[in-house]
Amino acid sequence: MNTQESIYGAHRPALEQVMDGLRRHIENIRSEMEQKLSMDPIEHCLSRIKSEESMREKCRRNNLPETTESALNILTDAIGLRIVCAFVDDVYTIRDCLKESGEYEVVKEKDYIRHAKPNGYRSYHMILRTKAGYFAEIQLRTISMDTWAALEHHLKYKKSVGSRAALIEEELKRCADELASTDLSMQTIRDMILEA
Ligand code: 0O2
Repeated sequence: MNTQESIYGAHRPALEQVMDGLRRHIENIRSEMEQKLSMDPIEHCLSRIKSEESMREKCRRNNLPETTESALNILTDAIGLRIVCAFVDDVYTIRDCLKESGEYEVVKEKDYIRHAKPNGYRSYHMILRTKAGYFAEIQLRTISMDTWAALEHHLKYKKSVGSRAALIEEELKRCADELASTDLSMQTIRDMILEA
């Protein structure tokens, strides 16, 4: 393959279209929930097409050839959306709304909220497939989970920590667990307000 050519071949406009369609779909879910709850369930929503360099790097990491086939049909996160909610319950309500949609097929789900990764990472991941066969990864999480993931990602790029690595990992895990406990308390407070 010519290295000057995009790994997405001629599919870039279609990927942009799918991403915009998903954003619109999420906005509709948001409006419907806002009417029911009298509260906006989404703090913010980010979307991106994975950069050329990150996609090529991910292919190399997975021992895949750097081809359009790998980028679009073997790896499934060329399109990515991150939905950040204030409360844990809203994550699951949005998940349910996405699953009910006839437009997108859910091909994979990972609940790293109920089953946190050993390092403390929490988030709900879904892989959706459009009728035209494009994949998108949706990450749903609370503000606390998002803050932790951003800081942990940031720290990964810091210089080698040598003998303190184990202690740092332990501290990161402790922070993740404390944030998860705060999320549960905030959810309880919200439920009390809604019931009142
Ligand atoms: P980028 O640049 O963030 O997109 P799989 O083949 O499905 O088992 P994969 O693709 O690693 O493996 O899927 P997984 O576990 O669902 O993770 C996908 C994405 O979740 C990652 O994307 C990260 O964005 C995020 N993520 C997963 N684990 C962690 C973690 O421990 N810390 C943080 N900060 N983020 C995490 P990529 O492809 O790694 O990169």
